[in-house]
Amino acid sequence: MKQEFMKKIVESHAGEVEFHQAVSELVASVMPYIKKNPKYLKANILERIVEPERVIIFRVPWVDDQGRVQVNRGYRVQMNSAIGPYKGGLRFHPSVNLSILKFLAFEQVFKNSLTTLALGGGKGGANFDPKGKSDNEIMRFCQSFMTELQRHIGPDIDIPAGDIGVGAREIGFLYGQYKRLRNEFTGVLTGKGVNWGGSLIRPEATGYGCVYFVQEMLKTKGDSLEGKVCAVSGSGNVAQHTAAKLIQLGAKVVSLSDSSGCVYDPDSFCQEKLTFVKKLKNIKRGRIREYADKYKCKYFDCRRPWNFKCDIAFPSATQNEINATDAKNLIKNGCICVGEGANMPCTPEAVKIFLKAKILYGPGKAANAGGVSVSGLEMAQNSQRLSWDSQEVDAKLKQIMAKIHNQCLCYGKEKGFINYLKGANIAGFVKVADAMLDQGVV
Ligand code: NDP
Ligand code: 2IT
Repeated sequence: MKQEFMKKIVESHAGEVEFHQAVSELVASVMPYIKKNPKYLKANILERIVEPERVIIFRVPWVDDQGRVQVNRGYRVQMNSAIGPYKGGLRFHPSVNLSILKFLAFEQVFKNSLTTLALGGGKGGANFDPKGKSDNEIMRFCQSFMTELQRHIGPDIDIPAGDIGVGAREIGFLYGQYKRLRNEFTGVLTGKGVNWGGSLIRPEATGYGCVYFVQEMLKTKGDSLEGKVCAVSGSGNVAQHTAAKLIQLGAKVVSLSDSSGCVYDPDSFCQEKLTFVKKLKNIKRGRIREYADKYKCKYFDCRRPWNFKCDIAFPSATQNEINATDAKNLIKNGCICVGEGANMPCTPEAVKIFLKAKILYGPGKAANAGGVSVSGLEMAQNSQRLSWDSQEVDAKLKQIMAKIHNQCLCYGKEKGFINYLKGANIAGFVKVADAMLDQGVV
């Protein structure tokens, strides 16, 4: 039945390999559950849930600093609004295409369902490369992108946020243009600056949330983060705050990376070294190699940090960054846990290896849901015209991550093992599917 279903998906979403991968992973978990609950079969929920409610594709013309006219392609995939308005980030990266955004929007639907908040799922972005662009070029691009996007979004319709290549700077430019065109000051984007409607802890939330989720997983084994050696990939928003929280909780962080290579610091990163990384990546927009020069440690060109000895791996850069060989290396080197900060960072073969080895494997839609959760809290604060202090937001984030963990336990318990992948997929699915049943064939 799964094969038959996937055959249709591959045919009708031709060439969209990342989307096929995300659907296949979810369907493998939920198909047995659906068979036991024929109400979903009767309403054809699975066929409906994989079909985006709406996809918008648009031209983004802009003028570079040399006065040349440039064109990129912009997208917004509005995947599912059964439990709330579309919600999900924007990615600006040259690799962006429909397949990648559909996989991200699909993941987002079930992730948002797990958060316990009323958030539907969407994702968008452009095949724009922010690398090497001036602030003025970024601003002009963001303004052109929002000039079209604004007619499709709204604080109760679709609320974008950041993702790869979209951080505080881009959200500022996007928000400014939305406000100018619509003449309204509302919570239409999240990840805003704290002076103009942003939530405290939103920048930190994905990384912190991922660490809180890993803490919950370790607790089931009577274990903790104290003294654990952690390999973190990426050096952007998620990686930086994952590393910061790990260090604060007594773990050792030995690696970070970017798309050029990775650094290995056996003495561990510390808050001071992370301040250097934040300046390097967020302000100077430099390369992680410069960290190795500054702190005299090893840099590995074109490599990812999965060959180093570690207890816990935190893939926090991009999709499919851990393959079967990496997974085998991690297990061989004693890795007991994986917390996915990135979306779908492990290939299906790698996931299989982790599940077979029965290590604690926290899939992205559960482990990295802290970011969108605090986005939901930012929306709540905007609606109330209030802002909560950081302790309050952090406490709510912790509670949400614990609740997500509980939902995984609810559906993921197997003999002597917790299959978090199965747990997250089924729990995320049930809430959305039940809402779709309630709302009829729409
Ligand atoms: P950033 O743009 O802040 O950082 C991305 C990091 O990943 C950079 O170090 C970048 O390197 C590296 N990277 C990007 N693409 C590739 C690639 N193709 N190969 C190798 N390295 C790459 O993004 P975020 O930290 O926000 O996002 C990281 C991951 O976390 C993504 O998968 C995203 O979808 C996911 N995520 C993000 C959330 C958020 O709130 N921001 C929430 C939940 C998940 P370089 O500097 O060279 O570009
Ligand atoms: O993948 C994700 O969950 C995000 N990029 C954050 C989405 C959001 O709306 O905060």
